[in-house]
Amino acid sequence: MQTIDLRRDTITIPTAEMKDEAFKAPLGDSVYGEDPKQRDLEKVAAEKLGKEAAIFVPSGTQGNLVALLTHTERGNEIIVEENAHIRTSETGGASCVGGLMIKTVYGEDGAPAPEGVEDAIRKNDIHYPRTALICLESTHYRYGGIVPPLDQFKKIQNIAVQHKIPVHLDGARIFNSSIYLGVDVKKIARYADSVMVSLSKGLGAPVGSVLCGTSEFIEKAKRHRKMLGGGMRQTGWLCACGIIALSDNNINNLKADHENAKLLAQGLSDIPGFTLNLERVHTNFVLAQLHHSKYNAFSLLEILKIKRILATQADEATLRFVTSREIEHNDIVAVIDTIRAIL
Ligand code: TLP
Repeated sequence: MQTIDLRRDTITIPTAEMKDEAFKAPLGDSVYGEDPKQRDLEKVAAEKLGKEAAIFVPSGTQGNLVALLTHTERGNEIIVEENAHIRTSETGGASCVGGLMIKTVYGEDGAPAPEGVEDAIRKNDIHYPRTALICLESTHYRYGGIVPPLDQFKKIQNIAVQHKIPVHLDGARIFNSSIYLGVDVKKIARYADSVMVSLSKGLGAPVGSVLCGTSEFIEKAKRHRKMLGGGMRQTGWLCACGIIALSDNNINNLKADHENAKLLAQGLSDIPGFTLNLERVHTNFVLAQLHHSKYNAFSLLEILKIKRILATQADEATLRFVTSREIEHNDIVAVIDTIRAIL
């Protein structure tokens, strides 16, 4: 039996078409702005997201950090949802590199609660740091790929405009959100001034993300990307894959990942010991709480590993499964059957 890897959607391997296009790609030095495919990818990304311009960056973490540096100055404060990836999983880059304070606001549905955001904005007082940015995330990683409702984003944007504070969206999986909501991705991106999108997760490119915003913002961002070591050279190989990642066909394939996640969630919820909130399985993540007399999340994961099924732990009692194009319907059935047999 082959390993069934449900740890992350970053395990996706480039398609044959991507590999083919990568080898055919014309190359140039992208630090001089001379890589044709990087220029093409940046144009495609900006158009898709409904923004004026975009830049290609090596990772989502760098894309978010470039955005923070571009929107803010050292000593400013940024507002993020309490469990936002920018705060929990980016090695403290906002504080360490950006010199930023982080103000957290809780939000039930993945978006920081608008009233909390309003309260968190600093008054103009010499004792306080200046609130320089509000960050959003869609899909929300820590809450299991849920998609915050757009009316929350709208309310937050209204507050931001009123206070003249820009909004950055960590849209690592924004195309999963657009499929869940059944709206064009532009209709999500419009609530933010800048958006980071990952090409290397469910979309299958081997490396890279894009950061999108106004032309002026992106010009400024280029300097920060260079400072962080993101000035790459013959990027055409990677960007050729990125262009295919952003094609409509490729994006539509994410639907199968969502269906597999639903199937898995349904199957697990029928096994005694598991508690799942099926209504919160929006995209390609499944969070399953285990309360069993013999196994906890950790020991079950260890046994699954021996049986060549890989997943991760979201917290002490919760297993996290992430579907991707590497996973097929039959794999999901096999996972459910195996777990049922163990428990
Ligand atoms: N998330 C990682 C985890 O940190 C391990 C993953 O494997 O999915 N924003 C969001 C919402 C993310 O989920 C991630 C990756 C990033 C940003 C950072 O992207 P990368 O991994 O490209 O730096």
